[in-house]
Amino acid sequence: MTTTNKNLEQWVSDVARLTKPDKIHWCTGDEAEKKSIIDLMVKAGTFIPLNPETHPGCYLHRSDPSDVARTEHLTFVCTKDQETAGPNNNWMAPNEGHKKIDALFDGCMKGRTLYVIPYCMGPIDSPLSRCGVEITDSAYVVANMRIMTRMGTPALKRIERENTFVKGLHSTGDLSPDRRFVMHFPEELTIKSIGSGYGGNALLGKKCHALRLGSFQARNEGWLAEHMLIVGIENPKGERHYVAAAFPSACGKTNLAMLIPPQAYREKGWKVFTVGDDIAWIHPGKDGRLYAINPEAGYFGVAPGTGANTNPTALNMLHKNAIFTNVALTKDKKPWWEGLSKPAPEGLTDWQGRPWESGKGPAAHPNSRFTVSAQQCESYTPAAEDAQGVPLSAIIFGGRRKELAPLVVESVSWKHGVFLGASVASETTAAATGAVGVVRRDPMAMQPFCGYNFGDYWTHWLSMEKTSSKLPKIFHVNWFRQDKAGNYMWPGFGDNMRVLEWILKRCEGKGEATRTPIGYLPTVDAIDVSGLNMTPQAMRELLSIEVPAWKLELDGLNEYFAKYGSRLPKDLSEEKKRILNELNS
Ligand code: GTP
Ligand code: SPV
Ligand code: MN
Repeated sequence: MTTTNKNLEQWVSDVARLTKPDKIHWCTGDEAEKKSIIDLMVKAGTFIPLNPETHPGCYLHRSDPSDVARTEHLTFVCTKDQETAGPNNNWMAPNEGHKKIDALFDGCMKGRTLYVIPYCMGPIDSPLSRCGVEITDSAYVVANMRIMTRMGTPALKRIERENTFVKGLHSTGDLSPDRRFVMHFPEELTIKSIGSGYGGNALLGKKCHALRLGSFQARNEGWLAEHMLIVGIENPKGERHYVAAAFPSACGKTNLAMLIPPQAYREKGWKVFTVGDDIAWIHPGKDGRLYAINPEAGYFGVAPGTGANTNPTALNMLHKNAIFTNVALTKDKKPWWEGLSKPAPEGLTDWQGRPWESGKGPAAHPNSRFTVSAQQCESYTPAAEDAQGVPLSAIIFGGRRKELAPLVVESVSWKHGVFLGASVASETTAAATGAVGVVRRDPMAMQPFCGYNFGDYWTHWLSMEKTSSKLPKIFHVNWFRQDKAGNYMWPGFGDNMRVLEWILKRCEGKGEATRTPIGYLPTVDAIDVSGLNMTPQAMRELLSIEVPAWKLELDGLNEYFAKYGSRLPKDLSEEKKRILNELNS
């Protein structure tokens, strides 16, 4: 017997009966196990060791070319009542979902090893953390879960103590997109995923548990599970403020979480600390504030665009014990991707293992990723292990918008802040399969991840005002405005610190702003742009509102909100009306 928990033992034996593996391995998370999994993958060719001098303990994994991103059209929320899942989710009745996917699991692990991965989302001793067990036949998933979660014996001990855990069943199946499904049964605390080895589809602790099931549980229990980074900012007086920010996939969370302030800020004493880069579990504290933990223990970050000028912190943590997925390979076995260096080095091998020539598309897949332990990050803070979480001073929403959305705007109330979150729209990215660069609605950056009806989710967000008396202020930012020539108007990255400084000033009742229909906009010189090449004209443009364009935006939002019918909270339609009235007058 491998566990004292009868539920878990029974479930593993039921799954083994269905999937018929050759072997069963219970993961302990220890070093010997890590070594044997890596050796196995190197032997099988699924891990390519990188240059041991420059990248010790680093491996390249090339996935199936048809399996490189989340597949939202194959992702389902299976609740008894379709309305519970809402128009924001693909839905299937639970019995139909189980039947469909179990047929694919039948015998799928023949000749393979079934790994049992007990994991804990959040610090192992935190009352806010939740455990799960992922069963998988993928050694790549085991290697990644080992970095991304607190995995192995300590998690199993907690499960045995608590006798409750999320059941996640995963198999890479035959990797055919025709036989791929990611199904969630939030009412049964169950996830079933087959046919993909890709991060968000296969590392079930991440989006499936921590967000889709997490958001469902959070609503029932009075907290929030969000697609947010958590960053600590220390001012020259030594006061630390924590900020959580939700941007859609591949829209800048990892980068903001690891930002290095501009030199003049550093000289004054500003410091940045990274708590999390993708997911925040947020609970009301006894003192009326909101407290956030990062349920993850590692980063599964976008590689392209990560360079010495954009995110040196990320670059510096990728020189040991990292997994690279679908990046290019240099002649001397170093990982490479677009944005790392210019020009591209000679003799690159592309992400599919073919010799690369310039002009033949990117060498690294646009959604190529790195997996690395949070503790390897220079800006790591032990606050990431705080069992109670860190108190939030501000919440930021944002999207990738060429046009319209200003650099930053502050909500006039919690209600308006929730409206700002609900109205997020963003250009699609390579993080999900499908068209890239198309504006779509992505409320709170949770469109792909909210495990229940958005109407109820917004109501839940609004209700936080009843339980918390010192709620953080809510802001909306856009780092991605472009001029007519298609150049980014705002330098972004480390210089986003300048916007954060204004945000923190506003939280302290300082900072210059003008009240507009869409919220408080900074006055043209309220944001410190010294040392930048920003003309006052460009700043004016970044901080202006075009009334006709905003009216069109509100029309679109109106149409979108209508899909939620009677589940749409009145507060949101009222906010929309108020803004429209103010724009008209
Ligand atoms: P997920 O892991 O998919 O949830 O993404 P994320 O939100 O963590 O996105 P990430 O920080 O990895 O950024 C995605 C891409 O946007 C990268 O190519 C970055 O280089 C780019 N990016 C991030 N921040 C900025 C910014 O401030 N300005 C500009 N122009 N690009 C940015
Ligand atoms: C995202 O797509 O938002 C990610 C990567 O963070 S994944 O884990 O694949 O969802
Ligand atoms: Mn994400």
